[in-house]
Amino acid sequence: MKKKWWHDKVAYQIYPKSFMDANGDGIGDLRGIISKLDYLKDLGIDIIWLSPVYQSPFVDQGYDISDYYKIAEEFGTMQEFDVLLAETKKRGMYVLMDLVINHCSDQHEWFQKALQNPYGKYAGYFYFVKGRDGKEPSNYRSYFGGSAWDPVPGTDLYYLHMFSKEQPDLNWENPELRKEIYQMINWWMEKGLAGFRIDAIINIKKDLSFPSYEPDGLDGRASCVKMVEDVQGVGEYLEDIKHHTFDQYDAFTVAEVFNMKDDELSEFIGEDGHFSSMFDFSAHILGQGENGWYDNKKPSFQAWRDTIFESQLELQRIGHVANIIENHDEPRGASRFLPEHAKNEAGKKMLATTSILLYGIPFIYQGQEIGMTNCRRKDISEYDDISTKDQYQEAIAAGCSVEQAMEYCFEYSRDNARTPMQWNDAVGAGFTQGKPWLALNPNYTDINVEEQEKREDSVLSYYKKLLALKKAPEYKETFTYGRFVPDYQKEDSVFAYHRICRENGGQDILVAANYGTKAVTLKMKSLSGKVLLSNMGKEEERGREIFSEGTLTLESCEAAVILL
Ligand code: TEU
Ligand code: CA
Repeated sequence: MKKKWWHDKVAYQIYPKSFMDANGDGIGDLRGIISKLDYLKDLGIDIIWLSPVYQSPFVDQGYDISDYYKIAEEFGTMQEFDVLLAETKKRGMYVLMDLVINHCSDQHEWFQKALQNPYGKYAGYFYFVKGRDGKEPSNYRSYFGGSAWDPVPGTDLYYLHMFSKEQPDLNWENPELRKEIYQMINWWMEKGLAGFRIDAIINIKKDLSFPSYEPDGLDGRASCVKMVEDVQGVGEYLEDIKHHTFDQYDAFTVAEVFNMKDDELSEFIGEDGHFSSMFDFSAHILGQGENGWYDNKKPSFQAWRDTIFESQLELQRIGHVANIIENHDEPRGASRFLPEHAKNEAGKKMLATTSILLYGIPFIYQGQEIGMTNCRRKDISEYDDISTKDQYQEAIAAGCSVEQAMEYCFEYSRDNARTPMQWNDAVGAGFTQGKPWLALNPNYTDINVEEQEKREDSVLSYYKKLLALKKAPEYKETFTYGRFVPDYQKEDSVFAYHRICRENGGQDILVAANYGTKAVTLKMKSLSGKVLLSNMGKEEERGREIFSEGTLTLESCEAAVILL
């Protein structure tokens, strides 16, 4: 594998609206982010991914862009953005922006002009399609519920939106549109970005005949994803984008890809693939219901572990994957992946250990490093997220009680990860002097940065040690390029793997954790090893306790990183 500048880096996702509010209006902003750069540097972060900060009506929290060249007023000014870039550079850090180009906002000038002249130039930037028999062109359900088609007023046309009706899909068949997007990407790259996280990109290829599919829900519609899964040829667009933009800057691109075809992996992230990297969502789609959250199945520990292992084994042969526990679309990992008995600091450290040392580039989501958790609400009106509201309705329509539907929101809502960052235990959690745009998780009095910074055994202190270990000169090569080799898979509660690096003198590092309720004893290939990191006390001391005549004993919720 050709070595790239970003292979050994650690990335951090900022959800700007909820990270840090500098002016007291309750909304996180750029100045807030700038004020926390030292915090991120100290944590061990190299690359920052900003969820969208462009001008937007925020129907989908900024994933509906109304001007690609402007910073949202709520977040600040372009000048402040330039300061942010300069300040990250000063600290040897990199910035990725979010590239949302499958759709824009219905408030974007292009769409407004298209509505004014539904047969003119700008209508060609979108999918304006004639209805069939006075109805929508096809029976697609959008990702956020309801039809994926809405009428173009005063015509017999409909426009396509795979997400909300305020997010019209852009027409990638149109070379003029593509040119506009490439110019925009290059304009941002010229400013000094390191690259982009690329949103929902698989959706840009459409089957222009827009076939209807067998209905798959109570509403008589079929998920629009059926068409995405069927249609061929997205790769041509992806190559075209890369050629006209990223390639010219040695950019780092990490794509959000769902529903890729099985054999396309190497085209996507192999050597000279469309992207530098893409997120591994295998553990996140596991157990996903056909019909929505009410239909999800909770995977067992073994299924979860084995899914990650399978994915690692496949991906490491092909490219450098991006690993996450959570993001702004997913519930908090500590609430989701830890068994009940492990929902504590030891458990959170264990989850961090087994996840961050996997093959690939770790993306930490804001608050993960202090072990933030899902947030219970009393009523659906307390949620802001468009997808949560839809999923709640879906559950009710399927016959669930209000209590049940609320329980699904507690488990799966995107707002679980979007509550404001918990900086301290003051009113406003140190996030804002005003009223937060989305209510805080009340546990900020217990779980917050300030408290954890004071404590050597906190989750935050552990993350710092973990990231420092990943980058330590003696082990860096192994954690970056070392082969992933699963171990002890027959043990029901153990999550263990080696990272073995031929280029680093055959260095063999075992990452082992016990997710079970009882201690386990594992046979080792060597007599003992050197504990590089432990979530249960001082490494040297712990090393003397856990090895005995070629065995390794791990307590419940114990994780250890061992040089063999
Ligand atoms: O998500 C794309 C995506 O596929 C979503 O449907 C995702 O599965 C969903 O959020 C789960 O509830 C991206 C962004 O990450 C998301 O925040 C945006 O809402 C979406 O694109 C539209 O831009
Ligand atoms: Ca603000």
